[in-house]
Amino acid sequence: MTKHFLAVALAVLLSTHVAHAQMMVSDLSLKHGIGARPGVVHGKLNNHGAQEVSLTAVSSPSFGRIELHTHTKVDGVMRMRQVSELLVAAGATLEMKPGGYHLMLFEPKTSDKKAPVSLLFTFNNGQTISQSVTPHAHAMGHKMMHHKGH
Ligand SMILES: [Cu+2]
Repeated sequence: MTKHFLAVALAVLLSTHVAHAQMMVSDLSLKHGIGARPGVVHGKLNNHGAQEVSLTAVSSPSFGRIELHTHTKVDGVMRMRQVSELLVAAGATLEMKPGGYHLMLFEPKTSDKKAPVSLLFTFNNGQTISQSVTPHAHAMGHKMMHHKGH
């Protein structure tokens, strides 16, 4: 075997490995709404690949419907707007944070607001990621959001 062959074989192995776990989800935080009002999820979508990838859907057994949202300024007022996908550029991280992108959780199916919530993320490269999040208490979640800012 030549050194060249080994280098090519290694490159193929590495690219295959990257393709399998191109997207990662990290730093998820979930806050329930008061009563039947919608909850919200913030966190990070990491794209470790060489192609852009979109988050196209999120579902959960704990909620009837989950929407992808962003904030836009309309006449000087910040308004939430539903989007069909969250695009993550190659090698980039998209941050879902207060005042920006977030997930909106509608139709809560449980009254236990301390129970871990399982979220299933679906990406347009065929990858899915399932992750469990423990909800913040209302007051604490609010406090943490401010302390987390850079
Ligand atoms: Cu929203």
